[in-house]
Amino acid sequence: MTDSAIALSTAPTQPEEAVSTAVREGLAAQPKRLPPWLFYDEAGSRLFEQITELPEYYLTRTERGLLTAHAGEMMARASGGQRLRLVELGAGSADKTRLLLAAAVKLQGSVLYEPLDVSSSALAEAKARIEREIPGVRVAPRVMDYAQGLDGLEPDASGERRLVLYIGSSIGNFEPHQAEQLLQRLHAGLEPGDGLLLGVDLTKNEATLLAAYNDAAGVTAAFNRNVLIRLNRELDANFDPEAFAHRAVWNGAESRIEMHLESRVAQRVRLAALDLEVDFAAGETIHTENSYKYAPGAPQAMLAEAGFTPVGTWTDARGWFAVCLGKAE
Ligand code: AVI
Repeated sequence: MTDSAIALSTAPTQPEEAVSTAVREGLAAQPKRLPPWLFYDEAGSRLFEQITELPEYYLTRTERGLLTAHAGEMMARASGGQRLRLVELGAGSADKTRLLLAAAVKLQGSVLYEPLDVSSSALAEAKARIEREIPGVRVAPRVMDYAQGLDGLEPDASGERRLVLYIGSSIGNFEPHQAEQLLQRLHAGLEPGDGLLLGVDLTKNEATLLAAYNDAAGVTAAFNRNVLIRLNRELDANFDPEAFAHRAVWNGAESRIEMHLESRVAQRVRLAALDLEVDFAAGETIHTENSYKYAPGAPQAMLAEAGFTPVGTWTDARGWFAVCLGKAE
């Protein structure tokens, strides 16, 4: 996956048991639900990559624009005159990060980059590509789940400041209280002077939001339905993916886009590996994802609540996306 910090990181290493437990619980719940990390099997990660290139999916393009324009300033402000090392959460193959790495190399000649991800293959690819393409970057990948914090990272004896990158707006796939907890855990793993660079999607007009999650080419629909294909394969289920419609709705009260799969007909689905049968009424939905959109100013407040001092915010001219820098004190 080229986009960083994907919501899959909320699922440790996705062992079979985690899948079984999440599916059993989610399909027994009322209303039915499945966790968004289930999207990111190999096919789902590929579909997500395609989503990031869709004309309607403004997020990746807008954030990339901000990094292109301001990476130098972001690095300078994070460094405060000291050497930086960059840690990226859920790095995947670290596409947009290259802009930040190049800026760090320009600022200080070389940089250590520690991408964290649950996928060792994505990390290995990222290491080979980045070391080949950006001279001056040394990549030290770590296979780990950052959702519990930065405990797996070795203490930094180099005297360099750590700048944690959490870009891509994956913070939006957490419930707000979980997002806050995650930021607090990150803060607890950092030293004074270290920083966090956070990419956050902001509230905007409903039509733009809906289009981004309901694209004309149907890629997001395929991404949503892919979770059923995954359950067919991994849990020996017999979902007919086409018997479920993709629904993306704006929930203004909660400030989030919701994705659902809506059963087109009354049907019974068998998941043989769980020895489970699940009935769906016509029109019944499985809630598969929330993507929270934050009001202007809210990301900085969230950083402050977790103990960071907000020291920089970069937004595009339309005010659609924010990249915020917080410093640990
Ligand atoms: C990974 N995450 C930030 C995406 C989002 O926009 O919430 C996942 C996604 N879901 C549908 N399209 C993209």
